[in-house]
Amino acid sequence: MARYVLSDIEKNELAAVADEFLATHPVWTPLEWADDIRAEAERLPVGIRRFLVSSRAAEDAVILLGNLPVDEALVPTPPSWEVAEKEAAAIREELVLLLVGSVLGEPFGWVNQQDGRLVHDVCPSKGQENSLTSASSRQQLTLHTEDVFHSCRGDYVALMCLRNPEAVGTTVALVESVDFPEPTRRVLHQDRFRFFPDDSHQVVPEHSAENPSALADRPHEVASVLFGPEEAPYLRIDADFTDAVPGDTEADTALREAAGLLAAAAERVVLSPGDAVFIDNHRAVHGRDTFTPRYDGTDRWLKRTSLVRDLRRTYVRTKSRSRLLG
Ligand SMILES: O=C(O)CCC(=O)C(=O)O
Ligand SMILES: [Fe+2]
Repeated sequence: MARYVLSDIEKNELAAVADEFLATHPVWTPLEWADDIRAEAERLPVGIRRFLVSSRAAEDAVILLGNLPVDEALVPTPPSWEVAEKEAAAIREELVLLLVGSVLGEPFGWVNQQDGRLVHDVCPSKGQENSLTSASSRQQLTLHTEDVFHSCRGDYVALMCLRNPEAVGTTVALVESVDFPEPTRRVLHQDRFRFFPDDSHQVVPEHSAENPSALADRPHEVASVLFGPEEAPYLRIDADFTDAVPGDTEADTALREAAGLLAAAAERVVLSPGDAVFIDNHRAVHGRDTFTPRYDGTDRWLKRTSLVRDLRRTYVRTKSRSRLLG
């Protein structure tokens, strides 16, 4: 893991850049301001920038920044992302995440996820305890590529921690830490897998434990699990939302084996307030351990965004100059 802990001086400089931005942009519409935020990121302390630029070039699978500014009078953890959005909760922290994230890539969002917001809230929600979304808690979030279904998914998923009182772990498994045996590796390199939208995307038909077959009716891509550089392949997998093309038992076996090997290789990153982790969405999969939600304003709370190295990939796909994928 590549790790950089800001000095208190750097932290204060970063906070000052954020505060100046907020003073001149009183209405928080980050989609509209994303280009300006990237420009402001040029003013970040050079040590932070140098670390992020070199980690990006090295394709470090897990990049961690520590000692980022978090408001000492942080509001209580909201009960859902909807409430967080309505109350504009922890805006400065969203900006801090976008400022540092801008050095690694371009932030983007999804029309059908968390109301098309550029920065999401990750907090446990009543009724969602066992869901397959980030609002869950009692159920383990299976290792996954973020937005596995889409060829324009992020190069990084960025998570900034505001609260984590019970030190709940984010799980991470690196593709390079798994030695896929032949012929599994060969099968994983072939276009024999289907990738479906996960339940955090509002797509029809809705899938549930009662209606699992609905998944197959969702729009999906057919592609390989392993791809890219032969000496250091990239990875695309989410066991809950990936299957083999119908009738391909060899691909089905390879998929299960890959998921098992990744689960066995998983490590834990426990985020503390002021930590941000950038997980390379091509080189690692991530998930989360279980925990018991409290619903009293002290729960675990993260801000999340996705970053892409080249926004034009998105423009070409959506045929519009928008940071929102459809
Ligand atoms: O809560 C976490 O640590 C990770 C959750 C997750 O997978 C996500 O927000 O994309
Ligand atoms: Fe995720």
